[in-house]
Amino acid sequence: MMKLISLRRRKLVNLLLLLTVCVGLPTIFIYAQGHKHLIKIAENYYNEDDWSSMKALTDKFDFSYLPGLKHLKSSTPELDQNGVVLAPGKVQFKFLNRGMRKGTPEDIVKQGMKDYQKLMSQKVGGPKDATLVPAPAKDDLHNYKHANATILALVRNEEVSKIGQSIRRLQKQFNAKFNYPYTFLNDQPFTDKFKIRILKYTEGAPVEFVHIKPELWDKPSSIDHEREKKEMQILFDHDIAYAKKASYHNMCRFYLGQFYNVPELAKYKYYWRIEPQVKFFTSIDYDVFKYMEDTQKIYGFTINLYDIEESIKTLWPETLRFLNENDNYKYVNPNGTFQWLLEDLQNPKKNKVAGGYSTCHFWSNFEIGDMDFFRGEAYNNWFKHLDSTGKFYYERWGDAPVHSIGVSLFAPKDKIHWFRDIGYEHDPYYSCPATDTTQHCEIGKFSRWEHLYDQNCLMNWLDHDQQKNVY
Ligand SMILES: Nc1nc2c(ncn2[C@@H]2O[C@H](COP(=O)(O)OP(=O)(O)O)[C@@H](O)[C@H]2O)c(=O)[nH]1
Ligand SMILES: [Mg+2]
Repeated sequence: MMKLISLRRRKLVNLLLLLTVCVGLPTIFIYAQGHKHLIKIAENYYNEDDWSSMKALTDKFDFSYLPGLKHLKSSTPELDQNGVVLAPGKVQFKFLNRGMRKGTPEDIVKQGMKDYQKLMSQKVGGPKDATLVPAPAKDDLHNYKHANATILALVRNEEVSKIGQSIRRLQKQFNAKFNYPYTFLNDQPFTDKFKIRILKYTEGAPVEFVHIKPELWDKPSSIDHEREKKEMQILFDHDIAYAKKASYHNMCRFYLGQFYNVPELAKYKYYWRIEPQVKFFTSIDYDVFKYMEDTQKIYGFTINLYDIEESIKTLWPETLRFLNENDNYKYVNPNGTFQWLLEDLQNPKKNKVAGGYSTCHFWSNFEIGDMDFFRGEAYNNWFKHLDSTGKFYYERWGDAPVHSIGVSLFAPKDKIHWFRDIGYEHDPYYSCPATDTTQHCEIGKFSRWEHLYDQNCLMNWLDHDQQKNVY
């Protein structure tokens, strides 16, 4: 009996040994090979420079138990504290809600406007991050050493009275004290009538009248007319202002990608853009151009607002495409104003339609800027990419969002300045600060139409990108 049991046990042990050799070892071998194979696949994904595919792979499966993949995890580009990944072909941005705004879009507008009005009703003087240069005595004006700057207006002959109103107000508040030169630009020759009237408003300041060359103004020959007509009709059906106005498309393209190449402007670094029928509510008693120069700022604004999303549906996606081509990621300044561009709380629909861009922009009818920035490689290569898409005509990309995205991506945020002390209006929006000289505007009011309050993007600018307060 005992013999029988030990015989069976021996058979059982032999069977187990046989199973281990025939099944277990090959399994272990195949499993180990499988690991190696998986690591190889993953490494190939990574080496092929396809970070997003790799990320999709690691998101779907948990490979963390594989020691060979640890280094992949750590070398995956991470979002930095500014909400950006900057690596070749992997540029991406993430909104971080630094302002901790909460609630419905209506709540956010209400709270934002309350904060805005509180801020604007605090008395403000000139900026404190530079020694401001005051106006010279009247008798010394002819000896005054100006910054390399001009006041700039693109304008039509028939707008002479309207631009005249703007010049009169600017002369009173600023330029009668400093005597900076004016440059008037037009795609048509200026008439004598226009010139004579303008010289009355400019009070002896140097003036240049420039006829823009067609190559800087005209629609490029590469634009497909049939497609343009079709796309303009779609914009028109969506009630987009100026959708079918061909000259408006030319104007936008000129102001965003060409004006700084006008030969007569080559001698200048800084410009102050004005438009017909704008108002200035405060006296500006320091040299704003010298302020820009001393602080090396590249762009100054007064009003900051949302855009018509239907007019810029693919501007941001095209920008991301550009940044992810070749080594274009290098143009992005790690300290750029990204969060303001990405915000999606106040007008979430705009962000969605515009492919992840808040549509927030500096209102470019007022700009004090450094043309050398626009003349630089980053802005120009990006403009060339945008221009190659034809979307200045197939959509209606404005000069304001393009300038705004450009300075926000390619310059650090402390080089962009909010002129909080300059009271300004281009209908229907205001900037009306509390200063010693504010006149003819209601302090803290953003628009004469309350239903437009949701268009104010200034708190978003202050909240999310934490601008240094220079006032
Ligand atoms: N010379 C010229 N100036 C233009 C033309 N279209 C627009 N502008 C100017 O470009 C600026 C912006 O145009 P505007 O009509 O004020 O646009 P809005 O402020 O967006 O409504 C103004 O200074 C206009 O005088 C054009 O076809 N020719
Ligand atoms: Mg205008």
